[in-house]
Amino acid sequence: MHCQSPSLSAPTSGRADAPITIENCSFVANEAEIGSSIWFRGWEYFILEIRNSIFACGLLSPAIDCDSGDAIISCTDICGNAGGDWVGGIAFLADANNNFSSEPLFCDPDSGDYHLYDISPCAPENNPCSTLIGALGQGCEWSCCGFYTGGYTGNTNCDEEGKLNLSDITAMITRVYIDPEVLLCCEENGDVNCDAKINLSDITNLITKVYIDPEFELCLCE
Ligand SMILES: [Ca+2]
Ligand SMILES: [Ca+2]
Repeated sequence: MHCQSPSLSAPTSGRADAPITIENCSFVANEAEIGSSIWFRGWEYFILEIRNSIFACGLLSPAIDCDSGDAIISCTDICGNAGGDWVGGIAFLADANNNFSSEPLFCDPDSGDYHLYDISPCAPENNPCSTLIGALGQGCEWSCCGFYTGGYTGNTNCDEEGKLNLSDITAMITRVYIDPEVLLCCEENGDVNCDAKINLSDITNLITKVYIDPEFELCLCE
């Protein structure tokens, strides 16, 4: 997780005397002893409805604390919370309503930039709801060693358009078998299976991607 320092903490709770709807909100690194972002009790009268929102990196407790049935949640990403994500009263919603648990990939959370990378699962084109999840849309592009590749490794010759082809495979073979002293222009791009080594497995995977199965997924760069 790319988390940031705590943003809000709440030792006590407030009270709402009406149904609540939360839509397109991002809750990040909030802190509370019960429900780091939300503590809610409907007392059988009120329902909490959450749509298209992010709850990430909460501290001390689960992101949302409520009784089962008090909350309806859809198209929401709950991920990386210290006390658990889809737990307690919302556990039964983990695999329902297009909810999920994936790192949101904020652009620069350490500096308070909660826009999304283009490859974020919360960007409209990358999630099953086809809608923006969270408060802020795309603000940056994921690049490997400064070359845009959609976030994926494999561009081992560092051509500026990030194309994957025979040139990349040749660069890999040279690096692994002919002269290991000559580093790739971007070593990170050569570790296409992300096991921290550059060897035959990476060459094989790259050949698979280029010549056999264009849908084959190389791993993401850091
Ligand atoms: Ca290339
Ligand atoms: Ca590797």
